[in-house]
Amino acid sequence: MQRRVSRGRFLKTLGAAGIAGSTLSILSCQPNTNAAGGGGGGGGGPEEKELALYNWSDYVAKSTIPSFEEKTGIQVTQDFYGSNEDLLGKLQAGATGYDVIVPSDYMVAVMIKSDVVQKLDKSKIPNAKNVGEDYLGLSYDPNNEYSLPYQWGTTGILYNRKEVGELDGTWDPLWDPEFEGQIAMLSDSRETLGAALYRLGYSVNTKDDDELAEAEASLKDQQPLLRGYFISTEVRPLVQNGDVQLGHVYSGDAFLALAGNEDLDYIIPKPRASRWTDNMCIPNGAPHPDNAHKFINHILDAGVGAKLSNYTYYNTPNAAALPKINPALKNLPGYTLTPEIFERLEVIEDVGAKTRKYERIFTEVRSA
Ligand code: N2P
Repeated sequence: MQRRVSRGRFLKTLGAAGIAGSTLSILSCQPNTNAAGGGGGGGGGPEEKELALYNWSDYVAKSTIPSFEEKTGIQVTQDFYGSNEDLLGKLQAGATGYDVIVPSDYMVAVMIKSDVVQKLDKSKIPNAKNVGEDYLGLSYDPNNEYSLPYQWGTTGILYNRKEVGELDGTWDPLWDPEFEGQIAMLSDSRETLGAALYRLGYSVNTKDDDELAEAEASLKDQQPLLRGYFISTEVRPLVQNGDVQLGHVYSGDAFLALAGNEDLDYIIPKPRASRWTDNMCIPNGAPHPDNAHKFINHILDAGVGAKLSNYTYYNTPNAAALPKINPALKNLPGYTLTPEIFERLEVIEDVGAKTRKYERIFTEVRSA
């Protein structure tokens, strides 16, 4: 059973406007450590049979939560976000009720640095052995002290090939006046600034002010051509329904759309694009850290992990789940990364003090 957590319970004060500045303020905030036990529970007597999951929208299989509830008797409540900055903003605004969150690469680094997440107790996660070695020890958490991977994917362009013809494989069509009003971009500061940087031949992690200024100018040029900025799960139906012809999306949304409509195509543009890994973490102050460890262990079960990725159409970091991934998925364009594609992908990193600048640029571009 999937129920939304009542918003009032976790949301102290946060309007949409609160999100833009959140990354700025978290760097100087006090850690959110009101947990009695911290560090993985125990000591405080048995936990309530509850777990609050704060996850990306459309990011579990139908069976993921029910199978956990049946196995453990723990009731799960869910709340959803559409970007890493939304997640951070909510935690920064004082939400302390969540047990498991699912930040991407660079956001894990920001959260560790800002003391927002607690160390995992690996002895409670035996299924961590199932994680493929390519998804362990990544730069944002080199010893996986705080995070274990959930799913991974890429970010690219979903488009209607029948309507607009075959794209040229670059980011340029998202800036083409021919498609005015037919383009949806992600409301994701790092990915959308990233698309502009990639198109200009720069890194998604640049700290160079001139390169960032060029990307800002380029996004301001693009803005009048757009239908708007949306979260990825909103872009998918816009493209599916023909409301826009081109959408900037995460790969799972692209593959879900492709599977139901052969007029659509997904490309991972040149010269560079993003490859990301989302990770399970336990926030400091989580009310049910023991249950959180059980949930993470559940996700890393081979069968559960395979069902998750077969349903969401994202890729699995679970080596034991790989043989159970639907073969039809593996044949979708861009699902299985060839070495040629893999080597031109970048992972979004924490840009440290430049984070403010990235956020300011995106806020200004959106409101231009
Ligand atoms: C799921 C969103 C995928 C996460 N709807 C992108 N990092």
